[in-house]
Formats: sequence, C-alpha cells, structure tokens
Amino acid sequence: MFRKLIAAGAALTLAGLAGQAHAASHNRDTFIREQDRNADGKVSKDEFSAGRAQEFARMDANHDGGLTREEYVEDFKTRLAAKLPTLPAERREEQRVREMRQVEVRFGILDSDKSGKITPPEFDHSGWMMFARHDTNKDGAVGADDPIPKDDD
Ligand SMILES: [Ca+2]
Ligand SMILES: [Ca+2]
Ligand SMILES: [Ca+2]
Repeated sequence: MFRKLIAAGAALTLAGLAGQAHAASHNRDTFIREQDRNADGKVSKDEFSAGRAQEFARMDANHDGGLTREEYVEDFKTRLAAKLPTLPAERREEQRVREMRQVEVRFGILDSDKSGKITPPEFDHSGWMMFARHDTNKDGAVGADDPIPKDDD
C-alpha cells in the first residue's frame, strides 16, 4: 500500500513536470490549472480551443502549420530544462532521460497518420479527447463539478 502511494506520488510529480506537455493533462485539476485562462475555475470549450491554438503556434517554430518531431521535442526540451532544477539533483538525470523518452512516444501518438508531422487536426483530436474525458457531466466545460473518472489517479 505504502509502496503504491509512493508510486502514485512519483507519477503525479511526473504529470506535473510534463504539465505543459501539449498532451493536455490527465489529471482534472492540473488540466483546469493549465487551461483556465480567465481564472473562473472552469475551462470552457472556447477557452480550451484558443489555448490549444496558441500552444500549437508557439511550438510551430517555422510557422508552416505542422509540428515536426524536432519542433515538438525541442520545445519540450526547453521547458524541461527550466523545470529540472526544481528537482533534487540526484533525480534530475533519471527524470530527464525518462521524460525525453516519453516525449518521443507522445510525438508518435499525436502523429496518428505517421506523416512525420503533427497537423492541427491531429493536435486538436488529442486535445478534445482529453477535454471530453474530463467533462464527465457533459455540460461543455471542465470544472471542479465534473466527477473524476473512476480509472483516474
Ligand atoms: Ca475559464
Ligand atoms: Ca513546423
Ligand atoms: Ca463539465
């Protein structure tokens, strides 16, 4: 049990670090914290849509409307480099290796047609899947009133 709790804690830390990882968070409260741009405690569809579009544009370094593996990974690397110093020194390298491995996996998932680029529809698809997952009461917004799915941590 204790061991399980520690594992859950580690997973949460990881989720927190991966936070702005374009895979909108699996954790409802993290999701709200990251996507609630007008700070009313809820994420509306418009808000989410605007935030995702902005995020995509930021990552699309050469502005060609697609995210290459390099653009996607470089953007993540920059943010990871800013966050790693907040971890205990002895855990940083391990965490870095793990997160870099995960970002590669995420790219492969997001690039669903394996064209080598994440297109806006692919990016949106994954985002809306996550939005729908969190909006458990199906009122079109994600808020603290949405019961957390049973399979969540
Ligand atoms: Ca909001
Ligand atoms: Ca690009
Ligand atoms: Ca809702």
